[in-house]
Amino acid sequence: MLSRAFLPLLFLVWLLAVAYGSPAADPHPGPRKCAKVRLRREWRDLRVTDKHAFIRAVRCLQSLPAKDTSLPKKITRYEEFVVSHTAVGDAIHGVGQFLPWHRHFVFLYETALREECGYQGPFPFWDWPRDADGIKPLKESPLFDPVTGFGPDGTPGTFTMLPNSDPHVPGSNAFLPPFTSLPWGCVTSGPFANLTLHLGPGRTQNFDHCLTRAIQESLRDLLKTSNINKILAQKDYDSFWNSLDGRPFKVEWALHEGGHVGINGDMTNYYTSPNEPLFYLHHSGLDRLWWKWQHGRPGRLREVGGRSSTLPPFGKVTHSFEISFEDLSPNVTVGEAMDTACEPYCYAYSY
Ligand SMILES: *[C@@H]1O[C@H](CO)[C@@H](O)[C@H](O)[C@H]1NC(C)=O
Ligand SMILES: *[C@@H]1O[C@H](CO)[C@@H](O)[C@H](O)[C@H]1NC(C)=O
Ligand SMILES: [Cu+2]
Repeated sequence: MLSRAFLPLLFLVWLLAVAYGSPAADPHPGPRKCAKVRLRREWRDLRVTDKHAFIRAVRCLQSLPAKDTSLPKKITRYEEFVVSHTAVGDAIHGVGQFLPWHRHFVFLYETALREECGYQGPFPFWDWPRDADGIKPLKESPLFDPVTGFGPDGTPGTFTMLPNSDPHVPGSNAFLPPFTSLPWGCVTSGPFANLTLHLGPGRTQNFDHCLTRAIQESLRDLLKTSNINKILAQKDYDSFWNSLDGRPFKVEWALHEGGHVGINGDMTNYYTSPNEPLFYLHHSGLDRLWWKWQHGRPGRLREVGGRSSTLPPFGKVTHSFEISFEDLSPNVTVGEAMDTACEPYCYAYSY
């Protein structure tokens, strides 16, 4: 006979099942769905007030001290993200976890802008074809506007690289070519004029330097709609990330390098490229393509794959694979970074 005490217990079990979802009903138990999602927008679709607020928030991060007090005193909160990208650089590029890692990294940066510097507008991305499909030079993009953008190209003759920099050796300073022949210059006007960066360029050298650019057209074709469509047409995750991320040091460039090499300067460094504030717009652009691809066919939302290291034994990326941000944030699993409509991400992209 059922005891009367059993009924409340049954009710409690039912309540828990409703609150957390029954495992049988949810084939993908994991992070919780967001109650509300924010829309990320292309830079030129932000309202002018949001553009100014975004740039102000970036400059705010660049003026705050790092949270990690074991770092040298001059390292800023903004540069703490550069430290993280450098520390794990060899584990997150040219591998299947490239996309989940950069998704979470950009999200951490967005969170810092909102929580530590009060940004409230949409997080921006770069939709490359809006610049590359036309005939105007890339340096005329609204992204490089001195007032409503991130400032112009570098001024030739204002920057000298340390003489012992070795640009082409992976694992040392590792610049994406073309590098040595370009007239890198300091960005001398706009919101990041004569900014002092303390890290890199490169993993093994750190010297105080300005933000450098050398905007050029050599990989422009990779930024065009024709290339984007080719990437989106890939049938599985492994070929998708491969078609979007190039093969560093083998000179098989792809869209990922197209944005890095197109801006050039600090942006071409394998490790310290987040010195360039446009890094985050380029990478949210890449994240948007992944998001589009994920939603393009049923079943793709949780598809992962690809090798998990650039050196043997390669391994295979699965949902339980952990990605590290060193001291910037706790590890997450690849599975946790699959769905931007789930906690903690809570964003979608405008088309
Ligand atoms: C940045 O430095 C250059 C010279 O190094 C100078 O001509 C320019 O006025 C400076 N810009 C700002 C905004 O201070
Ligand atoms: C985080 O992930 C890295 C790389 O996958 C791993 O080496 C490390 O042990 C993990 N750290 C923790 C605290 O689990
Ligand atoms: Cu990266």
